Amino acid sequence: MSHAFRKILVTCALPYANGSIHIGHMLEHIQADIWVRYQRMRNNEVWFVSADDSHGTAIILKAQSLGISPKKLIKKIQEEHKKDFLNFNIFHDNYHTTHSVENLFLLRKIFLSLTKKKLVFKKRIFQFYDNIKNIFLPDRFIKGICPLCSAKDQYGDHCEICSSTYEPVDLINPVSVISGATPVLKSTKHLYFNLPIFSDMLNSWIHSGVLSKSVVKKTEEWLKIGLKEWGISRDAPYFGFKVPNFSNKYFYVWLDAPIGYMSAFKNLCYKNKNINFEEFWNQDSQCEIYHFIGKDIIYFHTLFWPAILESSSFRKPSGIFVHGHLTVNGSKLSKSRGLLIKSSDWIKFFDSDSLRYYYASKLTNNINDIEMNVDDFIYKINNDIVNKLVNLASRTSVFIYKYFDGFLSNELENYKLYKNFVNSKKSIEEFFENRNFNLVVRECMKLLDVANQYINKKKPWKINVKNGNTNTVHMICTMGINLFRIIIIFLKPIIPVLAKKSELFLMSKLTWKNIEKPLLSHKINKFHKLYERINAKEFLNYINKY
Ligand code: NOT
Ligand code: ZN
Repeated sequence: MSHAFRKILVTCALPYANGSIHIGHMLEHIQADIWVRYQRMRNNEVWFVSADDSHGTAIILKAQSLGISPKKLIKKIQEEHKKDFLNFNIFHDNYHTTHSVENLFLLRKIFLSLTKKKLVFKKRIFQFYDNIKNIFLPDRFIKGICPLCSAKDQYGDHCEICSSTYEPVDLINPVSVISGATPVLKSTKHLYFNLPIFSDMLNSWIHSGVLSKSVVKKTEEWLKIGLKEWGISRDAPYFGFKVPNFSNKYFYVWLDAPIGYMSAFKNLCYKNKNINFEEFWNQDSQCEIYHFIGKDIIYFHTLFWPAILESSSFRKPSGIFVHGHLTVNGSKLSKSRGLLIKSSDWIKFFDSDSLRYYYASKLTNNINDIEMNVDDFIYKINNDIVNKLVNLASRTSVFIYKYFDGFLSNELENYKLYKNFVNSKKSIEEFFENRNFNLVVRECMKLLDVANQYINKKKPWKINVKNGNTNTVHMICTMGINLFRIIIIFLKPIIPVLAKKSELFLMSKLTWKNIEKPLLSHKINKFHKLYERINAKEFLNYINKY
């Protein structure tokens, strides 16, 4: 990766505006936020946006059940979501909604392009209809057996087990999720997008280095089966944008959702006049665009989305960063299947750095699932953060205050060891860049062991300062503080709260470019507890009530 100044746009998948943010969503937003903070520490220009996915039948049904209008619902949920992310120190530069003027504008523009290029056409089809509720059933409201892998209880649009997508009519033994009835087929007319025409383009795009190997493999399988025309309209009642000149039809939520990435950014450009929308999205753009997503929506991002961008003459993303799903104590999180822990509940029991650190310690750049084991979580936080990291600062700063008025010495006791720590910067940079945060954590823990062993061996508490050995104690403890400082700089994108407190303690800003230069003859603050040990007691009481 070149070291020239980069301009980067980062997005997270857009959470649906019909429910709360849970710790599964947090995995992705924390992952992206860590990457963004790291890139900023390297002085790159990074814009980080997301939005609520505010359209679709699920929104109307939820609003109905609450007795409010869809507009009121999405407004309320957006406020809630924004708060949830801030509580975990996830600072999107803009958190927008797909029900926005920018999104409508871009959707129209893109749709016009597709129409002009004759990439959309109308087709009469048969679709599932719920005779009890008098509504055409959207994909997520039909469940049945996956036509490809025979997994039970799968949605009408895609299978959570084999990740393939299909049409609801392909489902085996379909049932309506709304009423439980067996849906009937009813004739209706819809808009289709000619996706198959892009097969060759997509085939070369997915091999251009934008996807990890496992994601390429998945996408190749779909290309091999052959792409199908993609239905991009839905019948009323629906909450979304209307299709022009097509009575009572709306654009399918999955068409305007990815456009939501662009419109969230466009809205940011409107608020901040120094950012230029075209510079990022034009075909000849030199900027980088990355979408962080979960593995359940690969198809939309590696096939539909680039084809839509190609058809409307926008550039395609520089990378799609896919993560696996979260499991808690061994079971999969899902609305229908239980153990969905809301992030607003989680934060009542634990601080935000702890979840960020734990996720980071498990995150790789592959699509394997990530397991949250509560015992392991408690152990890791107390062991790594309290016993190793914070303790290094506390055990050495004591002497700096006891004998030296809070001033660090003007020399280090062991420059070679300091240099070794500085030298790990290269691999840490590579781990961050490639989203191997687990390796960042592992490397930092290795360094911490070395630092603590160094202090154990030197035993500053045993040195008799009255015998003129003050200088040695001074240099050893200054060494300890400086090693702590390097590690907390490395961990700053992961644990921003502890990093901020450490900056106050060290009275020095933690920046990447300051790693080489040790803090010498510098006054630090008196050590106050930087981090509280955590325990699971109250959390487990809460979980057991589930
Ligand atoms: N709301 C969707 C979901 O699965 C994600 C939309 C992501 C945006 O939670 N789009 N695209 N493509
Ligand atoms: Zn399947």
